[in-house]
Amino acid sequence: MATKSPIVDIHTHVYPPSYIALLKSRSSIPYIRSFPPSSSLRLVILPAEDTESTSRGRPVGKEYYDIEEKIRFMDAHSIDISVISLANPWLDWMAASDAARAARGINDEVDANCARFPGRLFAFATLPLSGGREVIVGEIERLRDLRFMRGVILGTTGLGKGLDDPELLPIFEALEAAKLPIFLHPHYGLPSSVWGERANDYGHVLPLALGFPLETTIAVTRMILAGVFEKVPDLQMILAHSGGTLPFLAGRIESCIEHDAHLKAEGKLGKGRKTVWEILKKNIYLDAVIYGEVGLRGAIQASGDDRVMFGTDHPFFPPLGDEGGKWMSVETNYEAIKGALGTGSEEAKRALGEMQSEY
Ligand code: 5CU
Repeated sequence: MATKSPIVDIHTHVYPPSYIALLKSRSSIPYIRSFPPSSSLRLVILPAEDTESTSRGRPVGKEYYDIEEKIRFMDAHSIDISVISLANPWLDWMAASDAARAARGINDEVDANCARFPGRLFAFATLPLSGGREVIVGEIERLRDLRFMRGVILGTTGLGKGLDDPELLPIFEALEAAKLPIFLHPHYGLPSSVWGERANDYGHVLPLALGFPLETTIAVTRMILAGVFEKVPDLQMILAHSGGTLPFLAGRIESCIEHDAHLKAEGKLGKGRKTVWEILKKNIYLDAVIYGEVGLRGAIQASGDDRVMFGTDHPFFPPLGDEGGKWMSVETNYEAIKGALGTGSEEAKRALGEMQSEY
């Protein structure tokens, strides 16, 4: 008898209740509060969304923090396994002195939540980035004792200077040694000034559709230029939103590198340099959260169909109206996989989770 091949969601977030409590105690980004006369709570996390308009934050319901709600969502969308991660902006904003304790608490809480649903939940851990190198490496080593952790989620700022910061190398080495991939996720977007004077009229579209993907693209390109993937050759990264625009721009980035007189004079173009194409195939996995066949085909061509993985971005992008339990954002990503790889094909089964479920 044929068994159903598993569906694994590798891009799905949760804010554990302790993190929600922290957000409720704050009045600057990130925070949760109501705006009278309305009594409903809004989650305000993005620099570009803290405005007086109706685009201030988003309503925050149980789907953001209740793990049982995650399981209900998975059941409604035929998802067998989810690899949950704390959503942005993680602990980036935390005071250095509080970071270690906060990361331990959140990672333990998430691991315990996974244990409640055996075989259905795994997680990417959160790092205490503001705590400094020893604290971060200590937490990476501690993750060995947490049964359900399969990697770490990371934003693009690293220790505050971006992911090309040489100070990050020991952290990347610790992740490489622990065989923990980095799930790289954007948060900061581009400076609000690029969205122009009428930005408030356009809701969250510009920062989410363009700011997020460009942020990811810039962060990884800086890592490539800094030689991170030569220095830490087995580092593995999963890039959110199919790598931002990296698959589409890889040829241009590669050509700009090869034609750069400064890089040549510095001796950075010789033998031993990994090309952008090689990095895409050896160090990078891409999620399939791109909502369209054209973008997904680009991702598959860039990294290979064994390196592209289904995701939902739940609880973000919920239906705005009644869609009968199914989320359009999720269905669109299913459709893109079927369209690009063929319904029921071996490649589609792999992208949907056959391979991931072995880990
Ligand atoms: O809708 C949003 O703002 C977001 C977000 O902040 N993080 C994310 O992962 N997806 C959507």
